Amino acid sequence: MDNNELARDQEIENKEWMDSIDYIIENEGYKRAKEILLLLQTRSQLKGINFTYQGNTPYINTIPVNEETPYPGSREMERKIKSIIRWNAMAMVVRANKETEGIGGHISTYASSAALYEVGFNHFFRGGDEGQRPDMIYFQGHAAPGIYARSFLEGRFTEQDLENFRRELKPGGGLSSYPHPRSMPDYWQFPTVSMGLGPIIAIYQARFNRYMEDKGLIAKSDQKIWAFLGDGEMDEPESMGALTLASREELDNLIFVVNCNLQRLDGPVRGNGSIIQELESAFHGAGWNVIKVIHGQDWDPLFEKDKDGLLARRFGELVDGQRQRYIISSGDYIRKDFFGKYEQTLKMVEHYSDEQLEKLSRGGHDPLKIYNAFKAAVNHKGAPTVILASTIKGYGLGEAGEGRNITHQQKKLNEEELKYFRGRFGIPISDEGIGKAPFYKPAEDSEEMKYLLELRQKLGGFLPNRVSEKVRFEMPDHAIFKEFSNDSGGKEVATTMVLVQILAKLLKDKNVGKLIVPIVPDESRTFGMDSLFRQVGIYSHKGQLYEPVDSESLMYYKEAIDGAILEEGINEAGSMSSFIAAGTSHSTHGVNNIPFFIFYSMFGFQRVGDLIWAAGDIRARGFMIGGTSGRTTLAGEGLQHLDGNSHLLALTYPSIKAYDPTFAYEVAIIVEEGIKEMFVESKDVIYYITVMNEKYPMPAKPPCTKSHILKGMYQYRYEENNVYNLNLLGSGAILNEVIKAADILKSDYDIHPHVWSVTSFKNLYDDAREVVRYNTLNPDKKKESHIRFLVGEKPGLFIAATDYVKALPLSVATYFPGQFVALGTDGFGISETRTALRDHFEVDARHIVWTTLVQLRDNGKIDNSVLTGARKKLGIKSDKINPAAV
Ligand SMILES: Cc1ncc(C[n+]2csc(CCOP(=O)(O)OP(=O)(O)O)c2C)c(N)n1
Ligand SMILES: [Mg+2]
Repeated sequence: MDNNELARDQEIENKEWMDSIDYIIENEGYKRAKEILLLLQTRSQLKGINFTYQGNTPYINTIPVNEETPYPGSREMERKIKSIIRWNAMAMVVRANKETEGIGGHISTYASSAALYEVGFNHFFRGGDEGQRPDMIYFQGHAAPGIYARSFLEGRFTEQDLENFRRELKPGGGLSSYPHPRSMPDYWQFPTVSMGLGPIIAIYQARFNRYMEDKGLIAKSDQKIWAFLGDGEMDEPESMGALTLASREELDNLIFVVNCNLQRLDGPVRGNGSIIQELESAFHGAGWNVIKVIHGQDWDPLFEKDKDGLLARRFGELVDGQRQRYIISSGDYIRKDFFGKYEQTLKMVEHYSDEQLEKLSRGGHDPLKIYNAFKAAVNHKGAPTVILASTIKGYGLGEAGEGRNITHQQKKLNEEELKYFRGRFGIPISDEGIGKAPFYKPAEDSEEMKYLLELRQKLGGFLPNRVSEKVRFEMPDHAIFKEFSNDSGGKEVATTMVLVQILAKLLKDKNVGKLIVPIVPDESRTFGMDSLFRQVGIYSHKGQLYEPVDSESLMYYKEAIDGAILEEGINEAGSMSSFIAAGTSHSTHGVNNIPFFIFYSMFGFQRVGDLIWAAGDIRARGFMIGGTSGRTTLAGEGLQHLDGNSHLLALTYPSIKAYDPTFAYEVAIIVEEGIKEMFVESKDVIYYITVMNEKYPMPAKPPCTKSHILKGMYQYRYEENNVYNLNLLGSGAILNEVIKAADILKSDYDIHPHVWSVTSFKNLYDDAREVVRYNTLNPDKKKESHIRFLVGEKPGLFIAATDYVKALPLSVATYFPGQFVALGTDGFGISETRTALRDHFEVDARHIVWTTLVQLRDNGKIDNSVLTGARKKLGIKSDKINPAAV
């Protein structure tokens, strides 16, 4: 058989197989055809044909034309409305930059996604009227002007509001650049603009809604979580990092819509590849339902003719850089370069004009295709859905930026460009004054306006809409906290144990028990929380489908559908996302969940700092518990575990209240106050509390110290005989070293320092900073800081030691009268014992005593001979290695 004969035979054979599958599809349906194909796959594999994972389908729409339902609304009316919104969104940015050079803003992102949003607003996004649980929508941050522009038509914003875009301090308030609930608490719900955080937060939000349903805190509903994302954004590790959680948990309440305009800021997302295919395969592999919306309706007749699949193949051959090229190309070029590759495809368009070829549309701009994709997504059961919508960045901008690499940064349009835009979308604005890019709003009684409002009314009201009402709340039993005012009777206890005991009791409390949400990234045993497994269960939507290996034990690994613990695995970003979902449920669900996110303190602020920042923006409330904290307190763990940083990092987060307590009563007082401040007084703050695994006997609470403990500092020991006005300050585990140092100074050197427990340097810093600011602005009505209230105006010597970098206490140095010296743990940690680490970092009692004596000698208060003796006695080396050296 020659080659030609073989090819002919194969062609016949191919046709027979194709005809067979066509026959089955037509006569027995898709399901049956799929069954047979899977059967063939298994048989082939048994015979030794290895199928590697194939996550891709051809570069065509997932939903076939014959499965589409007709569009339910008026296409014409919606086109008009969308065009006006497009115009106003663009005008906001152009006007803002005319008024204030360099104020920024983005035109091209919304230009690419307008149709996606408008189909959603007109037909899908459910509002929260009449107690309906509204859909939760994560808008792409840079598309904010389009969302504002829609709200403007809806009558929610005035022209003045739009005018004040990016000018939040203008009289009457302005609109924030991006979705920021902190800036616009009655409007934006979800901050999204730090790319990659939106997707992961949305996944955990969808799961948290299920958790609340399963726990009986809210009724089941068909509320959806929609996350609109950029294709460039998908490169952030957080974007894709939690995809399998969503499928594993069967989150069919979750819909991702990726705006695949193939561009990011600098240029193409995948010039030499295909982002849509890459994402399809990854999402398929992760178990998601994937819907590609690639081609507009005008391609339907062409694909209808594509019997041998060459048109689909031609699309599959392209790389994104070339797809982008076609956006700005003439019809002639498209005909030659794209269709011209195969005789058959070229023939398909022989009766098309060049202009028609230029206009062939992308699916993400076609309301019918989008509608059908959204409908399929909303109805899909058992898995989350991702819609990959092919769009054009800067759609409608023409030469000013459509599909161009510069488009992301385009903020200014000249008169000609504005006229082009107006013509392109048929905006009824005259030439006069068009150069100023005036806003346009149809008359209230126009058909467009009535149509737009009617649809929103039908769907249950406006979005976005953030609820900021107070939620009714009863404090837990005070006895839970009060018992820690007593000493521990000599028993050695760690603050971690105290915290876990409080948590266990809160979980049983009749007022708050059901609201407590413990969140752990695989560290329960580290923190001694495993007793809670049995007590409250680990949440699993599937319950427990197996008999755990430790089922005989008291603390067995109990998973339950109404379990309280969110055991997130080794996943701080996911845990923080759960924290955000739980910590905002006061607003999203009208339920005051109280999250306790317990983690290794080193893997908090520096690992997921941006998520913590987002938690501040979104106005989350709850407790972040940094476990086994401090650079010298955790023995043996070494460089990447020993945390001497987190309290300094926390200093920069405006809504974080950070505490580094030492004693059980401090922990108890802080937690009780936190619950009150966040859930009774409804303040949008987060309590960060570090706890340690070092055990020591807990003293009883000194009287009248509660308010000072909360303010950040109180007098732990007062000495009548303190002739030098010497003050030792300590926090966390190092306070015990400070107390020991004070004892040594007293017994060995007849020096009597006061001792202060600093529970929060951040509180001291926030308070003193504000007082100085106030006093500068109001020099005639001075206020007093908490520091000055405690220590007075008389100059003294203040020596502060903590398990954190010296910059932490130094942040308040200038607010103390006299001299301030800090001891701390700058430098990388090492693997050593606690004692060796404290010597290494010079924060043990010996070094505190030594530092004190040196300062007193330098101030002429004691003799040099005292130092000489002390060096020997304390064993202080002058040539000690510098722990901060690298
Ligand atoms: C974490 C983070 N890094 C960088 C940026 C800056 N930035 C803003 S938009 C953008 C490009 C966005 O591209 P894409 O996600 O594709 O969205 P598009 O505008 O194309 O829809 C970049 C890099 C950011 N906002 N967040
Ligand atoms: Mg993009």
